[in-house]
Amino acid sequence: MKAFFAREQLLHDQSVEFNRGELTAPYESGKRAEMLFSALEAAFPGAARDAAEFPVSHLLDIHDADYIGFLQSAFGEWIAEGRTGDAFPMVWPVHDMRGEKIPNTIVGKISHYSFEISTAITKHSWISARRSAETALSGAQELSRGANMAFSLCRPPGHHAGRGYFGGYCYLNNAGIAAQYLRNEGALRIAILDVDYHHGNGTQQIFYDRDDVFYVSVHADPDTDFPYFLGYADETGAGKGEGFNLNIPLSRGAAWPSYGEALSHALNRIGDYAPDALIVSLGVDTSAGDPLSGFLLTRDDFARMGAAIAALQRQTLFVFEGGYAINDVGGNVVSVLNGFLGAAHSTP
Ligand code: Q9C
Ligand code: ZN
Repeated sequence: MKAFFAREQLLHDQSVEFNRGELTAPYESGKRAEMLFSALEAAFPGAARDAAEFPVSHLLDIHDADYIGFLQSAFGEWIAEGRTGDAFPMVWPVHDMRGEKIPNTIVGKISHYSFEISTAITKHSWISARRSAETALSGAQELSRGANMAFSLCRPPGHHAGRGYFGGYCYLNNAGIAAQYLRNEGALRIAILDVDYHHGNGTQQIFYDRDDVFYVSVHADPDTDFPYFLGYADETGAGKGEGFNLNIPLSRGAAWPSYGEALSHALNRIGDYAPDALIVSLGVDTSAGDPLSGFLLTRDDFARMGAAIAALQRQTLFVFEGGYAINDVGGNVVSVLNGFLGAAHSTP
């Protein structure tokens, strides 16, 4: 197994997070990636690889050009207007307001290109987000070169980032960018299995009208949990993509009996689709004790998850997403990977 990582991903460093009416230390910290990297090095000696660099065209395959331009220049514009600190969005064009407008100054622009308040643009967000996408691309390249599996330690995460917006700690949709890379390399059908606690609204949006990328997500019911406005079971795709989006929302408090059942339903549907490759948006914020989440998965459950995924017998790229119990993240990810590898080894 190769595990891809890029040190520049640690540079993004948000000062505060506004959540539940309080300013707190950000849940999505570089520390969690560093600790995960250490756990991977200990569990899989010699597996670590530096992410390669890729042309920006891979980002433009998935994201709008004006959005990519905005991400690159936003922090500079914020400072040029005499502001200090991180660039936070503050005003959103809800309901019948003029959401298509792109105002001329940074406060208006940052609102146009975002959807929630916990995620800011900081001095190094762009370089970290770009290296995070390149970390996912490096894993995809590994699959295109014939590897059976790879792990991409992406940070910041990606699945909340849409074609033209950031939020939920995500700026570039790493899993989506990796999926498109594999399509460009000749794979006909890609499945994305999203097991993060939260619905991957960005990934769903990007592929909603496509039948060549099947998005399947098991997540907390958006009726009670972030991102609230997408991720319901009746969202099944549009146009050519009708039937190629599957949301399986679960109630808070879900533990392995109900989670495992939802996962096997998801995997059965992916098996029927017979994808050339599988991308797993691997959030481990489903862990009991995660500070942002309400599922109750244990260390052993994560190994069960890995084994269930391996049973599909598809080329598989794991792309890291959420997981905020920083002392548990490494062990839980290693458990998924060991479950996957153990099961893979035991099949003839
Ligand atoms: N009170 C990922 O796991 N804020 N993003 C939550 C809940 C944002 C999570 C607010 C949570 C984003 C990749
Ligand atoms: Zn999450």
